Amino acid sequence: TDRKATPIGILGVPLEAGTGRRGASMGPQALRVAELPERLEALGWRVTDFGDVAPIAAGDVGRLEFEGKTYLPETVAGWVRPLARKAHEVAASGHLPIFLGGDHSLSMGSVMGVARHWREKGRPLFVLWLDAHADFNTPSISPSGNMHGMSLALLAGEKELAPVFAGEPTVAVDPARMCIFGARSIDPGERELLKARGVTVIDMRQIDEHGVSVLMRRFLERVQAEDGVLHVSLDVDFLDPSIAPGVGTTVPGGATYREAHLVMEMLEDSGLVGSLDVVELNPFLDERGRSATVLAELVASLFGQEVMDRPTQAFS
Ligand code: B3U
Ligand code: MN
Ligand code: MN
Repeated sequence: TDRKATPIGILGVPLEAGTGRRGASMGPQALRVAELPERLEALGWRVTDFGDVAPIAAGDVGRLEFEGKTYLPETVAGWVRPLARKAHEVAASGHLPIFLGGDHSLSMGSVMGVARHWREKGRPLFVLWLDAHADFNTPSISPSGNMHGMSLALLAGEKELAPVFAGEPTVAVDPARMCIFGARSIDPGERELLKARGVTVIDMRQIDEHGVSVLMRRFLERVQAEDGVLHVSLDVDFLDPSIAPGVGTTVPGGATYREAHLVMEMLEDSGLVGSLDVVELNPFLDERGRSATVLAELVASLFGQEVMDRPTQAFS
């Protein structure tokens, strides 16, 4: 089947309440300025930009109670509740959704929406979390209280985080179908929870020993074997800070430019990707748009750009 027969639907999510720092709210616009949609069109995809999601005011969400410290949960809930509905709508209308963030707490909404869609279609959803972090904290174990470090735990159905979607339709993703790839900063409580829930964690040590291709293939074969569909959640800090400095939480030792492109190319070859988040870009911390440009290039690779067709790289 021709993958490009499916139109792409872009949704901006200028949310930054899930982080300890301002600036990620400028991410969607920076990715548009880096011509992410135009690059996909140039590859032959039909692209519709649905604009930015409109949040519910935090004051209209009502007070949310958690066991531990959490910053701005009502604000985050005010974004991810309408986002989940919109994500479901975009997927159900036959588009392949790309979510432009915004901090990583937005994935609570984007993945929730697509999870509902694939549940209705009867296809198992797998999640590939490309990130320096696991984002598997809960309010009671989080050292920071920042909700961008809790999104994958919520999606796995951790009860503590249920108030975020209280009263809304929810579908949990099986933690056994989650793969965190590129990890190099995991908190102690988070590590225990990941083990208890059976999440696959590919850390940088494994990537150094085996290379991205063996590890990616192993995961993609699992998705294929179950006739699954894959949501890819790309956190800028998956990349090494030397190629993508525009992020609030840089961690040394990240994926190189070449490793990241190989991951994207293998994902494209697999034909399994059904949706994508591009999150945590902080243009306020970027250098002359470098990080936004690298991300736009990576997304192009994920949608079929090949080495032989690449224009000359211009970032310095
Ligand atoms: N694990 C830490 C740090 C962190 C998670 N995600 C990001 N940073 N970007 C936390 O705050 O939960
Ligand atoms: Mn993250
Ligand atoms: Mn991260």
